[in-house]
Amino acid sequence: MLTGKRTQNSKLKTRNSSLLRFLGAAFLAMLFCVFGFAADERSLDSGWEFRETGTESWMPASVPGTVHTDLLNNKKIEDPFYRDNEKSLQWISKRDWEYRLVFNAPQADSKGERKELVFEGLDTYADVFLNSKKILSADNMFRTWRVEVGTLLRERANELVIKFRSPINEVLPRMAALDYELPASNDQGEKTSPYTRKAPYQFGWDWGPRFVTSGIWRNVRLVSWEKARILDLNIIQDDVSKRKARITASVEIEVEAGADASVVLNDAKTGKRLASKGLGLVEGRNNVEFEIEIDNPRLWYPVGFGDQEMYEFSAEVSIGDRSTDAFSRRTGLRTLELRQKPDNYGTSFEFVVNGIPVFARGANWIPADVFPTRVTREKYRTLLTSLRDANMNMIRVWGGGIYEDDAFYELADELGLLVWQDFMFACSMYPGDKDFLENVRAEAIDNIKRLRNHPSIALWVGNNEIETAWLHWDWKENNPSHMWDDYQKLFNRLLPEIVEEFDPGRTYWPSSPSSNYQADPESERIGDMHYWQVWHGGKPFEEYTKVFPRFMSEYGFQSFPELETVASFTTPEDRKGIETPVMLAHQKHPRGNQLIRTYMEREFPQPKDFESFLYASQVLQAEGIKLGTEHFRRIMPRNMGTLYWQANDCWPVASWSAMDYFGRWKALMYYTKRFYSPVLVSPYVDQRGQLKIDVVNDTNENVHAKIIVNVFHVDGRRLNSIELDAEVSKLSSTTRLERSLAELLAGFDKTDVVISAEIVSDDRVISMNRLILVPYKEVRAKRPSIDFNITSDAEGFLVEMTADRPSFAVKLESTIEGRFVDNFLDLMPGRKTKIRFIPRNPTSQEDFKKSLQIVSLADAFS
Ligand code: BMA
Repeated sequence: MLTGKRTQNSKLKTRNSSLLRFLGAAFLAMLFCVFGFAADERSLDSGWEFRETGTESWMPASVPGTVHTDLLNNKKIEDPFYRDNEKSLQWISKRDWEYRLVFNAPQADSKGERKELVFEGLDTYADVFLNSKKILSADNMFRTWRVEVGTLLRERANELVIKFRSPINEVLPRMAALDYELPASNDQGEKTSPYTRKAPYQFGWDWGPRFVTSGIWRNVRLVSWEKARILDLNIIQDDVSKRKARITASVEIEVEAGADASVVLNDAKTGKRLASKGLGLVEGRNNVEFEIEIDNPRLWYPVGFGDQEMYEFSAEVSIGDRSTDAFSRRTGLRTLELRQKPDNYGTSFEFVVNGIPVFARGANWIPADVFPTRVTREKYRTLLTSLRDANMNMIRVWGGGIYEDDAFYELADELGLLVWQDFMFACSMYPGDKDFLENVRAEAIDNIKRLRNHPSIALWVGNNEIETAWLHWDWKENNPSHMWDDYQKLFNRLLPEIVEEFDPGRTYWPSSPSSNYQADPESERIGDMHYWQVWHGGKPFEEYTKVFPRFMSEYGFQSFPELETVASFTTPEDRKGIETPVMLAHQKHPRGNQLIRTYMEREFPQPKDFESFLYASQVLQAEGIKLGTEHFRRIMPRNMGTLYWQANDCWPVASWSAMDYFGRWKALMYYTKRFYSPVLVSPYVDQRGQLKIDVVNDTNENVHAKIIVNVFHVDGRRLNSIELDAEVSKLSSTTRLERSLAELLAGFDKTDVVISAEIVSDDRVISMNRLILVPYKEVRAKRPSIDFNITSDAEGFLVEMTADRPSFAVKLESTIEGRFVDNFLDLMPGRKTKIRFIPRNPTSQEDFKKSLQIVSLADAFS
């Protein structure tokens, strides 16, 4: 994981620099690949061993990695996710561990070269020794550590040893010496997490196991340089419009001794020189700035508003006539503002990109594995692409996890997903002493500098839910007031100051939720809001429609994952019901099952078996979140964002997620794709009993459309049909039809009808929706009969279905590996619905047909 890309190496110093400049940076990068010059930066990721401190034999270790995954790879422990293994593996975090690497250092003889070891992530309390000499004491998982090692390096057989102390034992004596305890509501066990700068979720969460890891969790490198090197290239966007972009490229250069230098800035894609400077550099760090203008720049847009154009700049420094280093940086040019303007409802909270107010459709992201080093770029790609495919345009990197890998943000840039970025603090109070604050300062600087050139990042946020916890979770009453003073130091002084200094173009928001101290953090008038009366408060889903936030950054409901996912951690015995000990070990919310049952009883009959319960729980979750989200979208621009809790999982578990640990889509994800459709048709009954059909248009285009509303009897008859033309303005939400229900139902009972609504533009259905007027259990629906017909094309198979009566949450399943592009959808009588299946491997139509199963909600109940 590099903060930028180094395109040149020290060997180049011997080459003719004027020729090099002529070739341009992009071409240079290609040359190095072809001729394979020794790199400036050498990876030290392979060849590591590890052992428990005090034991004899070493075992092979992975870097990046964790003790837990290394023990697993060496078959010393069972799969931590299987059954209730979590419990018996807690000893690992109470022990000390050490890692060792023996490596040669070629060029050690090349006098005058500077050598530096770079550790991009040490988890967490680590002493590092090179050839028996201590070179570093680390205490923050989120920092990058750099150590000069020139004089200690040998030509051969250097021994690098990293000793990790138990992150729990380390803190216990410190805690014992205090006469208060910092609240840490999610720690399962000793509440040590607030004292340690380490991923909070690993201490246990209401959707996560407790695995407090140690290890070398990001890359290790040996960097060699001489005379001058480029540490960073920051592209500051001073003023950007379609016509012109004015940017400042700020190059951070370290030099060994004061010297005359020349610094060049290139467009790395074309090799074109943009600017150059000859100047004197002083010993140590120097900042060299270039102000440049780009005419008619290709702007970066969030998905749905334009392309995700990226620029790549490269800087090169030469001392005398020798080129000593080059460094490149990708970024996207755009304006991005969190607009907060007084209006009729209070103060707006909307993200405006390139002048367009963007309604944020998204979810909250947690780390994709409790052992984060297992998350590959491919896994990130699969998960983030899924989110984009489900019509999301924003993701919140929630403060209880990690600052994600570069790959995450690179993919977000590429996919056009905006990122709401929390600092890693959640649901706890934190210390405010000098050492702690200094540690956080370094952490924040490292991560801001690493991430600030990603156009996708929209906002920096201090923490998750701490402000509201202090005020509303009895923390203020039960704790000494200095805790709040410490909060102020961290979240109202230190972090905003660092954002202002290192990334002044972005807004800092103190907490989520917050009103920036203008009102209660839960206020509907200002700031973002978390709404948990549905779920934690036990209130019915309909309560969502009584809430009028400015930006809804959390709301959610749990469900169980697919049977196949449950099967990955259970025996058949464990699957007798959701309350078996193993199922309970994978339900981390103390009242989780009870809440799911309570809500299920309100909506559905009793599911007939275990598998049906899993399916019904998913439909229940999806229906609830759909109800809330459509309301929050309909009330735009009063509300300008919905980030539901939560996108993904860090292990197989019952949780609020839309995709499970394996990336399998739950019903919620398929529903999301529909209720997050950029143009949405949304039928509902208002507080006065009127049926309304609203159309929300999040796009920046006016839409000429036809709206079709049908009223069906549950036996399949069509009772009523309305068609109307509509000009739907861009960025709008409007009511298109309002009718008294009584008139529309023409004497039929609410329990007997289903209303469908669709919006058609250019002969294409762009949104389809369905409304029932009573809880599903009261709908007098009979089991539908669904006919289907399969055809194939180059991409896979098309299943065309017709149903004799309204059918709900129809689920297609196949034992063949692959995916359905849509699923859990409603079928209306007399209408053909086509669903595509894309098999992973070539499959015959016959085999696919045999493997196909179609169920609808009625099948879940006996
Ligand atoms: C939210 C989150 C998490 C939690 C979730 C469900 O408030 O910030 O802390 O997992 O609720 O309880």
